[in-house]
Amino acid sequence: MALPLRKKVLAIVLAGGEGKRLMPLTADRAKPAVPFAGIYRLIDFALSNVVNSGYRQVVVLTQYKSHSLDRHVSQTWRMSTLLGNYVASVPAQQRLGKNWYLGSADAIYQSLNLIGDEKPDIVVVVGADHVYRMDFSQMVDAHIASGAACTVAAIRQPIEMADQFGVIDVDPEEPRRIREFLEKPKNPVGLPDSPGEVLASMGNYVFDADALVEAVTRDASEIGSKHDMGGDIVPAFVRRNQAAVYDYRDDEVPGSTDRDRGYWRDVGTLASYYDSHMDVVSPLPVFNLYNYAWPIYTSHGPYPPAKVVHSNVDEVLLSPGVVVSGGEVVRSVMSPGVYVSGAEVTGSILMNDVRVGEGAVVRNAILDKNVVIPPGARVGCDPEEDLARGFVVQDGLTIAGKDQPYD
Ligand code: ADQ
Repeated sequence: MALPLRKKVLAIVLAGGEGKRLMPLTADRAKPAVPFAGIYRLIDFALSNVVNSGYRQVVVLTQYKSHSLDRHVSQTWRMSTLLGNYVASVPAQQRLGKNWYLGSADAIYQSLNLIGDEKPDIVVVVGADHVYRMDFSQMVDAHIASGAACTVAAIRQPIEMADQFGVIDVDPEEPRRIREFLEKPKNPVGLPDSPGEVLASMGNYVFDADALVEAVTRDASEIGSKHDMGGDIVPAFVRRNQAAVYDYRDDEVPGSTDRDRGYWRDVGTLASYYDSHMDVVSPLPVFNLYNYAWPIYTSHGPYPPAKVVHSNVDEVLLSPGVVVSGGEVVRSVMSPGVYVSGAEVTGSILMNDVRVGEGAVVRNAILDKNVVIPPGARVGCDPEEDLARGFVVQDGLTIAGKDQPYD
């Protein structure tokens, strides 16, 4: 029997999200550029998954406050163009006419020339806001086998969160066929075998390239459309009975263990952003950063090794350039260049070049880049005090924005 011809795949990473619910972390960076676990940016997870899946023609569509995102993508994800490999960042501002994309489907519509140039058979479209590992080539194989024109990756989520996701209803006779797709429903119906859960779209899609081009072109002139992949494009495929589901539980990423298989976090809120950090600092992490069979790629500045002296440090991620000199640091993330001297830091995320002085106490806090906590200061100890200083206090967390002074 002849082997099937290998399909040509183009990957599109949607990286234009504004991330309002992550304010102040997104005050001057796009959500996919928000740092994660010290040395990464959120987009590194999507891009690592794409590249580890074997796809090397990758377009990143950016939009809001894309400066640090574009810089990170071009510095970290530069590839040899010799073999036609590239990760190209395409900011919305480069287009003629309107300045901004209307929605994620408009972003693809405005970039159709890239699909025209590359002439792929298949387009993999993924979001850039999640922490997870996934082998998209397994989803592409399932897509081809199903004969559908559109495949949506799905994971079970608590029904209380249904209003944040596209919710999928499958045909009981044909469990791979989507018979209804409701974007962020207010009154969701639970799964027949688990009423407390829904089947949620992960915001990752595989399309036959021709069908995607046709769908976003048709959508562009549709009055009343929000030009949104989840709100408009996927439902259009479902109405035409051309949409299939790919169950994330079927995905087998090399090197994953029983504990972290199936891990996927939408880090869309400050609370979920914080919780997913606690997932990686815990002694038995539910998300394993040390899986070298499926590395998460990144780059950071020329920092020296981390150094710890005269201190109690436990359950802590230490990035290059960190110095902890005296005091106690527990259940926390120390990003490159953080300096803690004789202080207590507990349950906190300290971003690049944060400094915490002698005798200071920092608890349950997220301190963005360059924040300086002076000697003897207190953060996360008294919500009133933190609010009076202009910090954000939410869900039991205190958050200081980039460069925000402690006065
Ligand atoms: P949301 O995340 O709410 O839901 P959206 O805000 O469109 O949808 O973001 C999806 C992805 O597209 C993100 O990676 C974002 O950064 C990016 N993006 C948004 N607008 C863009 C634009 N104009 N240009 C470029 N990129 C853009 C989506 C789906 C749901 C699904 C959840 C899963 O709509 O059905 O359940 O993701 O988290």
